[in-house]
Amino acid sequence: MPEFIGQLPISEPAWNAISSVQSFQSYDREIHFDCGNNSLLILTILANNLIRVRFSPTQEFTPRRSWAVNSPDTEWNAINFDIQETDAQIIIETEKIKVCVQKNPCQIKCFDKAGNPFAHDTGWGIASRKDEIANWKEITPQEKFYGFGERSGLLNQRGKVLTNWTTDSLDYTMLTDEMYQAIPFFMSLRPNVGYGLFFNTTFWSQFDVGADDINTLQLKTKDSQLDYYIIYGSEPAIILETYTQLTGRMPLPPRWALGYHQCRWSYNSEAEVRELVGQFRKRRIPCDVVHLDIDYMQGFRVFTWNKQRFPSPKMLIEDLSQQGIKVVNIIDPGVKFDPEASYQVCDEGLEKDYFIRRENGKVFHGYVWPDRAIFPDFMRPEVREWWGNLQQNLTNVGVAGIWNDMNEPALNNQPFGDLEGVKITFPMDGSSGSGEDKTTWKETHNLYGMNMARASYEGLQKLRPGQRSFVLTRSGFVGVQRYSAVWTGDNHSKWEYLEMSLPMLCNLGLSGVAFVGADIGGFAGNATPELFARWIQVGMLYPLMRGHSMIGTKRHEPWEFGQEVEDICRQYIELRYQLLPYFYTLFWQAAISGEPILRPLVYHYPNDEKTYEIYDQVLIGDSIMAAPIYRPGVENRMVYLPEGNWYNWWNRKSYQGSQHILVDAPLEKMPLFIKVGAIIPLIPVMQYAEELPINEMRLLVAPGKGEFTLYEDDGNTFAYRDGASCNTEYKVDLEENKVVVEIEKRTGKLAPNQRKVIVEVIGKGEQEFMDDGEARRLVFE
Ligand code: MIG
Repeated sequence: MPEFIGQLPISEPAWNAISSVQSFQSYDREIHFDCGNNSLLILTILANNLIRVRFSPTQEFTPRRSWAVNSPDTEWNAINFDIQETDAQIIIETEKIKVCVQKNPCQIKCFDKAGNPFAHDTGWGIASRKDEIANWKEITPQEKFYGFGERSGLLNQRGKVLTNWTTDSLDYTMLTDEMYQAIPFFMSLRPNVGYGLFFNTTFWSQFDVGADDINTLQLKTKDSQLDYYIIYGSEPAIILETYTQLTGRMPLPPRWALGYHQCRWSYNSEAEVRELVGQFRKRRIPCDVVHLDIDYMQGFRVFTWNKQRFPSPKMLIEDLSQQGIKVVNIIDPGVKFDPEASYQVCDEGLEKDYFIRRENGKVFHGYVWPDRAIFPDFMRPEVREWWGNLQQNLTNVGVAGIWNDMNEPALNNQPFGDLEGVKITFPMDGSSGSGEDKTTWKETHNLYGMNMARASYEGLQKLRPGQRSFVLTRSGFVGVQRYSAVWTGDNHSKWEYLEMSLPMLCNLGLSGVAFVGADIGGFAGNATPELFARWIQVGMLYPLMRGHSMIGTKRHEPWEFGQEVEDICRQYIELRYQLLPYFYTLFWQAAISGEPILRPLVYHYPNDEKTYEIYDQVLIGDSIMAAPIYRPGVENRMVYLPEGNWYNWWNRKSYQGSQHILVDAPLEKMPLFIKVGAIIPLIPVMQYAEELPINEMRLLVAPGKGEFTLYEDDGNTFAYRDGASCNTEYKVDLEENKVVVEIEKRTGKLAPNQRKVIVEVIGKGEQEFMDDGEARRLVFE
């Protein structure tokens, strides 16, 4: 049955609306409003552009634990703000915004310094009813909405109902609502005005973004209080910087994780994995990582190896590492219930009482790959620690990273494969967590995946001291970026999924999750050669570049589609490797400021409304723009060039911006452009990220005014935290008809080896020098 049938309106109980402000009182950065009927509204002024709003119909606020929020209220620097009272309202003003609390009825209205309104409560204001609380805000006709975590469909999410409830959303389509990730955050943009809204509830929650009424936004949660943060920013980068200051940023991953990853369900034996890696090396197709899916385990028992198929994993992984390959293993949360078999994970977990129980105290079970399975309670720190340590069974033979699947969680009430089986959740009233964190799964269901990823991440940090960790998770919540990369689950080998992948990843990036990817080639079904070629081109743009395919499908490795497609795959994977210094610098930016790596055009051109609906062109950083092909037989396409000049990557032809152009895109060409003033570092192709020291770097310069700061470090340890990194700032400008490229003196304690730098200014030619870190000025006549 189409899933929207379940969403048809039913008769609902009436709401009790907030009434009027009786009095207010300010304490330090908090302002408390008595709103009658024993209710309480609290505004907390955290930064000039960040306000927290809380409302309780009973004056009671349950403690908000640090599950999602990284910086608690007390950690924000004190700021100055004014409070004024008039007959009709109380006005709070910071350096950036004005928040007016209208007294009767109580409504919150925000304005920027130019007086532009945003996030205004409608006449409904805030209201509650049994087990639910909601807030209604006005939306103007111009506003568009982005973010919302992982969302299918195209870019702008206005007009949709978006639920935040982690779900195994396999076979998702354009219409799917609940996804693997639940990230109740969005940004609203219109020219010159923008704001982000983080709905701070881990309970089931939902946004109605102008679906029920085109001019109204509704936030709703099955929580007993309302709690949200308003983040003002005139452009997306400002909103994201504050949002990620609040909820955390990704740690810098190991540099090898930016290379190509090859995955399949499953590479079934040591011989098959060796053969696979041999093919990559023989065919000279770069690759850094091989993922092992569920069949490496003994009967799907997590933290074991199948002795027949993988008799000597240590030797295998050592041999692969000689060839520059890292191994990442899948781990699911369901532990086989196997009390008779001396299965350490089951025995120890039962003995220590680490598994989830029903309300009646019995250990809860469901069915997953290992048949009857029991589930660790990752809400408890001691369980996370235990789980993290269990990874020893993998890291002690050299496994470099962990892939967490099925952690929404995904489980059935009957054995997998039983046709009558249905998906279930943990018992909603059963207890989750312990101590101060003890609550029900109603409150923590959405956190299960993130806490599993956290256990994996923190465990890896301990087991591989001094080395950066790579974790990949399917499910997550606000803040998942602190522990893990994210992939968008089970897509299909169909053109529509290729097309959907970039807007999905862009919206994740606009939700603070920068290290993201979709399965290249599509997971379910068989890709055609043409689809695969187009997908590898798009995949080269994904922050996480991983090919994957489902059991029972045709093989999807780059050489499985004939010579022409193999050559295209090699070319685009090579391009990815040539661009590694550029990508790595973008990862560093994401780590320090929360900026996405993959960006929709609206990110950099928020005042150009033409960019608002563009989902089929993307920016990598601010300098490279791609306009891929998403349909069979298409060999040219229209491209929108935002303001400023643009250069065609392939033939270096220049175009004026603010126009649409038609470009050629034969199968081997994905249209790529570079922006005026761009400075893009490129290195020679390597077969894996750390194969060779970088002894040559090409700077591709698009004449105009611009700058780029390159970031480098050892790519694998935490020495950069003690200053073992370096930055080189490059600048380009025009002087009459000369192009001047300035290289600033390198800063930072790390000294990369001496290397040749070739500066190529489009249309002007090349100059080269030995880079010793000193400042230089090159003039191109
Ligand atoms: O029930 O581990 O999304 O990437 O290959 C399917 C097998 C379980 C779902 C993941 C997919 C993975 C597959 N898993």
